[in-house]
Amino acid sequence: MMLDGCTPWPAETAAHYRGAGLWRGTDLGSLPRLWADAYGTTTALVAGPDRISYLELADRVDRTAAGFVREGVRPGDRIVLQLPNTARFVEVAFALFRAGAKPVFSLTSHRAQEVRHLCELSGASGYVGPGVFRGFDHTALARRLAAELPGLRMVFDMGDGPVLEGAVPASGIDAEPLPLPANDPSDVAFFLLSGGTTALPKLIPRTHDDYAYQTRTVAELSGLGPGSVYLAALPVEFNFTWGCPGVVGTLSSGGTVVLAPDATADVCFRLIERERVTLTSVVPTVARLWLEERQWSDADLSSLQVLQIGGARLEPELAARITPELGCRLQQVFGMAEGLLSMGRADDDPHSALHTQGRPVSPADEIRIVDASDAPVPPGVTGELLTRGPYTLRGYYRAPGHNAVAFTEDGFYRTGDLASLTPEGRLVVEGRIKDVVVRGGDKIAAGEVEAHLLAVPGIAAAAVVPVPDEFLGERIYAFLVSRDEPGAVPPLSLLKATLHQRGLADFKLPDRAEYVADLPLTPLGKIDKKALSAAAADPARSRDWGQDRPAPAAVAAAPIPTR
Ligand code: J2J
Repeated sequence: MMLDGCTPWPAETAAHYRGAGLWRGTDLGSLPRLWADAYGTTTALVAGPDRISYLELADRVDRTAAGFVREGVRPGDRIVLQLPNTARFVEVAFALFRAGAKPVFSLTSHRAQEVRHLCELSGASGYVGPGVFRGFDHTALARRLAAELPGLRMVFDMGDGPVLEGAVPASGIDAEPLPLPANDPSDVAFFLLSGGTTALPKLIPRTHDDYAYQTRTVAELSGLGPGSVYLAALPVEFNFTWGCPGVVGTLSSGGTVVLAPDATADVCFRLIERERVTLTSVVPTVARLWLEERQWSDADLSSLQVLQIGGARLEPELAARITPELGCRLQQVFGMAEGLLSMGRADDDPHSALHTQGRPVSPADEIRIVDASDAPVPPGVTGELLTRGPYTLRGYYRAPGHNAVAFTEDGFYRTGDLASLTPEGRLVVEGRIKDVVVRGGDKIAAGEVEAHLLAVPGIAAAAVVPVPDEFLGERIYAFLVSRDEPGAVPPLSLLKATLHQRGLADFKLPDRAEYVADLPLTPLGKIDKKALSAAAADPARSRDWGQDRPAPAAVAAAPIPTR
């Protein structure tokens, strides 16, 4: 039985996926013990000074699961999980699977707005956080939310510092292992976050069977085995890092996962050298930084066989530098937390490796490229990419209204991406129609930022668009219409401070804001974002910046951290 609020695959389709051996009745919560039986004392995780074997990992997962149960976690409970790249993340995620609870993967950069929304939308009964992390007190936030949200009963603090009253410390989630019931493999195991197009982020339910299938398939395609060493450079809660093949795929294959505290070249090059890393995955912005740093670094990267790059458009010029400068194979990955993954293969010809995002990972992935009236277009022609398959969602959690437009009647997910197919069936991502800014690999729904801007006093209308940026790929550009006199509008620094105070994650704050008299409209009366994007990108405009606009001096593009 699937959790209420989720859309199951049609029974016939599910039977087909089972019959074809794609879904094998795997319970993710049972995996650490199965892996321990197979790989024993091999190192499963390396994080900071810790080296954890498969046996130790399984024992810790059993004890942590029992600890959660003792503290009141029950099967079916949704638990918001917000931890950085630590062994704890892996232990807690699997312990929650084991206890039948369903973690909701939140980013550590999320603040009050996002965490509250995730708790409310998921109906969370618990929150697991890092205590104070990068100067932010997550436990204090969760305690405030627990005081307001009656369903949120449990706050777990996995940090090393003193624990606030009312929160359970890491040491409290440790108990003698219990016999726990197995999960229904067709049920939801956890929730990933959507890159989003609507004002509020949406939840993607992933089932035990579908995720086990995804990770096994990608691990096999990637040739992972006991000698493989995967570096989790990006945040581990990102679907790319967690399961493409990522952490779960590597552990399923008996390899070793090395968790990097951040994706800087300094940290990652040292780890690649020390741990003899064979595979890692990054977004183009990180790849660019690594290439820059490579010139100054004498780190030995010779163990690295494959660098996966995905999450945002990879410029061909950058793609061409990977093999000559880093000495490894480039594997382009087009993926989404909603499901579909498309990747280059080891035997691709060089042109395809550089200029395409490869082929879908499963023979059961179905792809349609369609025009505005949903009619399929021929190879070479760009259209919207629609997809369905054995690990692609059939509906967002508790979102019937949005699901009605995000899926076709026959269950294809409308990705909002523009793509074409080569005659050989390789995917080429050409752009997107969804209203999202992709800033250094972070996805920012324009509607979400606009809703917050409109809540700022003095702002009558707001439109957020991407503007190209050499390093981040895109930045966030906000066009604003003032409610009052043009001179009375808040400058960018104040806008950012206001949004920050409202509890919006910093990576969503506009990089630039410009006040205009009106927003341009399309013939249909919608805000013309294409025109605004083009205007934002106009070099003449940036040169003029601040000369003839209200509050110019303060409207400077202050750099803000990506995460
Ligand atoms: C252009 N745009 C891309 C690419 C994703 C592996 C890799 C990436 C993600 C991911 C993931 C792109 N070129 N190569 O989950 O497992 C944009 C598309 C897509 C959206 C999904 C994985 N690769 N994109 O990025 O859910 O617009 O997943 O629809 O965060 O990123 O974002 P997300």
